Amino acid sequence: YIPKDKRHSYQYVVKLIDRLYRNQDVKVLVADDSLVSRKFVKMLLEQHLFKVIEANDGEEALAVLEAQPDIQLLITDYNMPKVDGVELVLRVREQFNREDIAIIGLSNDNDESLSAKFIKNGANDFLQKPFVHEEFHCRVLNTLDSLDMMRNLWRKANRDYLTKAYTRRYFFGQYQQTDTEQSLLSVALLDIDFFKKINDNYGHDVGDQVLVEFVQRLENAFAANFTVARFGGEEFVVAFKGLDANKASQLVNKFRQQCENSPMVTSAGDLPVSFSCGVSTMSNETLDHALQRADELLYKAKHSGRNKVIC
Ligand code: GH3
Ligand code: MG
Ligand code: MG
Ligand code: MG
Repeated sequence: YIPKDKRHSYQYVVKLIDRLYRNQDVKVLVADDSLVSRKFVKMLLEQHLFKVIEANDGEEALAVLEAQPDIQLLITDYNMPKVDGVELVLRVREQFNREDIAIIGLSNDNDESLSAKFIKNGANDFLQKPFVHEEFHCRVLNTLDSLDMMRNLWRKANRDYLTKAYTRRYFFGQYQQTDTEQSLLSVALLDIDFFKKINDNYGHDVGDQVLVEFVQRLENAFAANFTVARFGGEEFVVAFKGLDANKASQLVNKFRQQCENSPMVTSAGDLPVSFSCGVSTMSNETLDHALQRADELLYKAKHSGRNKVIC
């Protein structure tokens, strides 16, 4: 017999079990100057298999987050020496968005406006100490659910489903506001040659494989220093921040030669795949204009034999 107040809804139990598997990979940072309170929260979290990291105060918490940006949840006390909980939330939100980290504030202070202060400054939730264990677990669960949802949304908007490259939307978000007085930006538009023939001859699936491998190659070549995005269909863009069109097109040309020398491995066998490219540097104009010029150069490359980079 389970007493009434100990019964959970079926959905809650299913959700809890599903989370327990995933919690093992979730790092939670607990910031609290009281050793007893910190160890207690740690114990509650470890019951649910979370990986717990501790910080003595706000300043230490900031240093830990700097060193371990993969922490998904911060649980912070209010009254702490040096940097208090509310200031900590403010400082964390200057660096980390809501899809990066979730925050829950805690306090045994009697200040009734504290929960509002935490939430206004960017916390996802607040819990008054002392709290019932059950409530603590429910709130942690809800907070992590909304973090997951936010991350999914972010990924859907900014990562292409097929190739996992950044989307056009992400690209514009990052570079539309570029101030060309402050920094140099060149854009390269790449378009696979005769891609329609690959689809027609070997099927859409093989076409998809070529797109995926093409992105992998582009990312191996450029992603460490530059942004690679899928612009649409079989067209890609690379943002070469800090390089002029000449330097950028030299890099793309080296990549073009590498592609020329290694056919793509697909389920239909090895296929030679080439691309054409136009490169332009943005100067006192909108990103759209720079892309338009890159597109005109790409058109020129297509009509002068393909498998070319023009700047
Ligand atoms: P060009 O050398 O002039 O660029 O010729 P092309 O055949 O590459 O260009 P075209 O624009 O005629 O054809 C592009 C094709 O890409 C048409 C479209 O069906 C195909 N395509 C677009 N997106 C995808 C996709 O996600 N997967 C696959 N398999 N094909 C796609
Ligand atoms: Mg305290
Ligand atoms: Mg094409
Ligand atoms: Mg095209």
